[in-house]
Amino acid sequence: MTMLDVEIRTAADHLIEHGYVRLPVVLSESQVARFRRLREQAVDDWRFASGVAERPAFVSGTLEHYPRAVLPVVARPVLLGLAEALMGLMVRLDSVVLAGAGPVDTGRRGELVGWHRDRFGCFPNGTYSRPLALICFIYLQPMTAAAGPLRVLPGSHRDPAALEAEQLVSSLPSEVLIDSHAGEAVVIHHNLLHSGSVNTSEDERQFLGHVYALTSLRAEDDSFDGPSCRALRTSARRTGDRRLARLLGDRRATRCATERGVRAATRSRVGVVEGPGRGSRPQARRRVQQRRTSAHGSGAEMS
Ligand SMILES: O=C(O)CCC(=O)C(=O)O
Repeated sequence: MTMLDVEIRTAADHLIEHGYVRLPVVLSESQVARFRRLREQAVDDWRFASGVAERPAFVSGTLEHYPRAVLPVVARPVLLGLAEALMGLMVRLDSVVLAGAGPVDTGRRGELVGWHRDRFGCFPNGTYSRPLALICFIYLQPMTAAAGPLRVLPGSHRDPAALEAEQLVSSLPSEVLIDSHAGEAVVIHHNLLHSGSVNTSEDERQFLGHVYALTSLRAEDDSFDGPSCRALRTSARRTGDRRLARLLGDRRATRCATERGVRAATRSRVGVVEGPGRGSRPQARRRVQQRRTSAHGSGAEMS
C-alpha cells in the first residue's frame, strides 16, 4: 500500500464512524492566499455581471471561470480517492463554490448559523449507508472562535436522533467544533448534521466548497457545461482519463469502469487513470501519454 492508500483508508474509516474527517494541508499557504484573491475576483466579476453592489455569499461556476486554480484541488488524489473509497468509482462533481460570510458584531461570537443536513439528506435509520454525496469545505483562514468554526454532530449521519425546533440554532452537548487550519479540508457525509458559526473576526470568513455526488444523481447547482468544462471533458476523453471525465460529468465515462480497467490502473494527472479500453495497444497508450503531457503539462498544477 502507498502512503496515499493508507491516508485514504484511515480517513475513510474515520468518516464511516463519525460522519466527518479532517485532511490537513490540502492547500499550501500561498494557495490559500491565491484562493482568497480569487474569491475577491469572483465577487467583483459577479457584481459586474449582475449589476448589483452587495457581496454574494456563494459564487458558483468557479470551475468554469477559474479552471487552472480549481481543477487541481477538486481532483486532488486524496480527496477524489476518498470519495471513490466511500462511494464507489461513479463519482462526479455536483458544485464548486467560493463562499464568504462577512463579520458581525463581536457580541454574537459563538452563535450558530443553523443545524442542517445537505442535499439528499434524510432522517437516518440507525445504520450506516454509503454517502450519496460528500461535501468538502476547504477553509481559507484559521477557524478560530472569532472566525466561527464548523460544528458537527458526530454519528448523526446514521443515528436517528431528532432535534427540536428550538435546538436548531443552539449549541449541543455532543457537538464538535472543528478548529481547522487555513488550507485544511473538512469532508462530511451528506447526512451529517452540521452548522457554520457566525464570523466575528475582522475579515471575511471564506471557504472553497465542493461536492462529490454519485454520477447517477443529477447535478443541481452547476451544469458544468460552459466552454471550459466542455474543453476539460474533451481533453480528459482524448487522453483516456475516464476518472477525470467522470468527475466532470461525462456520461460516456460512466460505462467504462470495468474491473479489468481498474486493475490495469496507471498514474495520471489525477492520480489514477483506468486501463485501456477495448482494442487499445501499447503504441496507442504511448500516444495518449504524449498528448496528455502536451495538453496540460505543468499548467494544471497551481504554484
Ligand atoms: O459555513 C460553514 O462552515 C458550513 C457551511 C454549510 O453548512 C453548508 O454550506 O452547507
